[in-house]
Amino acid sequence: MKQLSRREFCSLTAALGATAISTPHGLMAQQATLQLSLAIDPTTSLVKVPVDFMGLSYESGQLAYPDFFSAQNTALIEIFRARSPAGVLRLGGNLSEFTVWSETEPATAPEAGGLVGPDPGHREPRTFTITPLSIRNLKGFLDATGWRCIYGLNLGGGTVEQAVAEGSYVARTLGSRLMYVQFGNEPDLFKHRDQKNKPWTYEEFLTRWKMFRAAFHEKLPEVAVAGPDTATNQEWVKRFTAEVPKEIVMVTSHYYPEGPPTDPRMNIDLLLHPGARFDSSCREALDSAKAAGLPFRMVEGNSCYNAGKPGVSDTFASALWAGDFCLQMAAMGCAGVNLHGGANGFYSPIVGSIKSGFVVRPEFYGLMLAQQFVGRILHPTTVEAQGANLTAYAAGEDGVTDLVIVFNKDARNVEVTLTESAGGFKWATVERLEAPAIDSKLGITFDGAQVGSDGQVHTRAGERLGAHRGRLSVHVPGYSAALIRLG
Ligand code: BDP
Repeated sequence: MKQLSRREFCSLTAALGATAISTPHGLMAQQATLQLSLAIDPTTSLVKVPVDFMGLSYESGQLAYPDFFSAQNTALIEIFRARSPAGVLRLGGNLSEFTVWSETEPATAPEAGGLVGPDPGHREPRTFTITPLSIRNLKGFLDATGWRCIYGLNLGGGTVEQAVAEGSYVARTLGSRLMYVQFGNEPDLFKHRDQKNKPWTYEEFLTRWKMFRAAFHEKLPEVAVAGPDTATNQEWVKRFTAEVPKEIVMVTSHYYPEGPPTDPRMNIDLLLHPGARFDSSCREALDSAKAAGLPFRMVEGNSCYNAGKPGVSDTFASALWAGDFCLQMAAMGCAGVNLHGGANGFYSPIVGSIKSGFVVRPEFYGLMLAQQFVGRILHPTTVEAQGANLTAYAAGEDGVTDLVIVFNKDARNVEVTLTESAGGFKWATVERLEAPAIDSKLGITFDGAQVGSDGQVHTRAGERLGAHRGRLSVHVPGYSAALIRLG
């Protein structure tokens, strides 16, 4: 399989009398339409998107309330199933460093419907007790959703004996629903609890990690382990991957394109223009994994760290960002993506509780679009974007493209002419992801329909378009996405 890098050309051919108008959120909208072209090469396979590519990430602390991830939480199960029939639930986060394993159930049951996360990163000490009931219920939840689990154990604050006892119960109970365990969450941000916030060195982390790993080798040799689950330090990923490649089944790290939310530069415009943070986090981590011959999964991330930014993380911009980000990672050969969330976090794709019910946020719509490409072979695309902020992905089989998505992250309307190096197109249907504005929190639609409380969207059949001499022209309004099914 040939690995191609995506190329985006930026030469202006036709900007038709665009008039700028100010929008309430300060971004510029343009009224005219840019004529762009998108060439697809169906004869080359970039990558096959793994069936378990899509995932979500929750704080391990949520397990302290065993009714949340349980077979009884049918409302959440429905949404997870709609999200993906074979997804991956990653449990970890800052709060995994405050979990305690207890073989005995508490005398008084934890509050019904308790919610945890996402953690805003204030490092306030807490205790979340995880018991066998939490794990048995988690198994019921995973069986009901068809998902598997990445399980985070407490490296910084726990003991190796506790990790082995917990890991043993988790492995026995979850069986094949357990993908792998991880030791520690973001160790590159760990501070020594007793030494005035002194950061851990890489050597301190590796020594402790190896101690946990050795105990698992001895007591639980069948349990797969991944890591290092770091926040941002690519040097740690590189060194860890090079030093313990045989001890792990997958390389993992995190990615937040924005943060902290208090910084005014963290806005919608930045979210829609992935820059240096994307390269230093995602590309470098993938390169380190490839160098060691290991797969890479982005096991935790979202739009803005410290639990998200209102007006950015909970808007339509997060839908365009999330859909584009997942497909960009897939095209680069990433094994999967887990977006962090839970409770009522600003960036959480699914919010709510057992008591109030669950609803999806704008970001869910973007993930839903990316899901369409799961299990499919991606073909290289070349966009002549004329400087517009536009991305496109194509999938198909046997030299034929049958699915294309265009993310127009630009304020300007575009008309994209699709061409294929072999054959050509006869017709297409187009389903659009739209919102009243890029900063809308409500009113997001896919093919005119909204996602229901069961996570499903009941669309019409899309708009039908005819091709002209094997080419198709598709209008994609500013700040929208178009899913194009080709015939
Ligand atoms: C990550 C943590 C997670 C937090 C998230 C955030 O692993 O627990 O909730 O950042 O700050 O660093 O939003």
